[in-house]
Amino acid sequence: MARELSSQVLKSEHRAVAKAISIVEAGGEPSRKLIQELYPHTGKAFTIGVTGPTGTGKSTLVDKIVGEYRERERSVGVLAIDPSSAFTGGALLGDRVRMMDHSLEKKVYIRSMASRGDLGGLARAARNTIRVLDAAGMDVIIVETVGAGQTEVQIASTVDATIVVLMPQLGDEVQAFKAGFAEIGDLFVINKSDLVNPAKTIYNIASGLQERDGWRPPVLKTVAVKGTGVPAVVDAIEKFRKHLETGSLREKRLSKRIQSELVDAAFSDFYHQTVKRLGDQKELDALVGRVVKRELDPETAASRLVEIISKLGEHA
Ligand SMILES: Nc1nc2c(ncn2[C@@H]2O[C@H](COP(=O)(O)OP(=O)(O)OP(=O)(O)O)[C@@H](O)[C@H]2O)c(=O)[nH]1
Ligand SMILES: [Mg+2]
Repeated sequence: MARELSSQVLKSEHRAVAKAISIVEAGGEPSRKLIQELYPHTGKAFTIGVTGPTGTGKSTLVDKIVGEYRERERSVGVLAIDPSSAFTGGALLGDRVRMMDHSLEKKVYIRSMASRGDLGGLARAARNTIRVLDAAGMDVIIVETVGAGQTEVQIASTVDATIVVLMPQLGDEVQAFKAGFAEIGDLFVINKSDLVNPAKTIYNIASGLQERDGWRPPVLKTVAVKGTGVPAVVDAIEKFRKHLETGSLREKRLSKRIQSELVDAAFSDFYHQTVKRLGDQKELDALVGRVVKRELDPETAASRLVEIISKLGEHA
């Protein structure tokens, strides 16, 4: 089944792509089998993360970036990760509608993913969704996330380039920088430059940035609703792509990403398997009971639990 689906994905059949993404979103064995089939066909796409505070115009900008890439005859996959849907149970329609402009075209695939409670699970689903889109032949894949929390940092560590979208601020304090965006951006965009003159914000941000791996992140201004400044953003992305490809920077970054992915995924699988297997054992209950009765302290009980878990492994 995985083979048939993957061969359809490789032919970029939209319905197969949609189905494959649903499978990797659900995780587990079916996802693992599918990724096993698809992985040899990945690695061609350039992946871009777009993040920033709520309402700075990320979706609008992504939509315009898609348009610009289409003009340059590149196919584009978009994955919008919506944090607020944790409460509504589905991705916000607003984003979908706004980003629909291009979804009817042949060379564009747009997908929203509801963020769930399980942080590691989301990053894993996002990584594998990127792989599906990559295998489907998308030249560029854009992932939109909101904020600078753990999710965004994790997502930022799954892409080749991260764009941080901010707005011009009144006053000279650049709040966003305190929120940890400076570290994750390869490129900064001050959007909504039609509302307030962005010069001061640009200056403040640019002066707070440091060169990393021979790259000083540029700070660009846009008016996403009008598309102003968008070609320059895409030029800057392409320049960064070239920069990554000189030397072995892209590969170095990729190795780092794969390393953390493997450790995260292995620990997560191990955790879930262990919890499940412990559920069938009486030892955990017994330990809990003894701690509750204060016959045993929690630290000692935890180290006993480690012993129990390692014994579980021996009988696997
Ligand atoms: N004036 C002005 N408004 C803009 C610009 N870009 C986006 N907007 C508007 O700002 C609002 C938010 O835009 P979105 O693109 O949804 O912003 P977002 O960052 O994706 O929002 P979240 O995903 O909810 O964080 C919309 O009403 C846009 O039309 C701009 O350059 N200038
Ligand atoms: Mg958005």
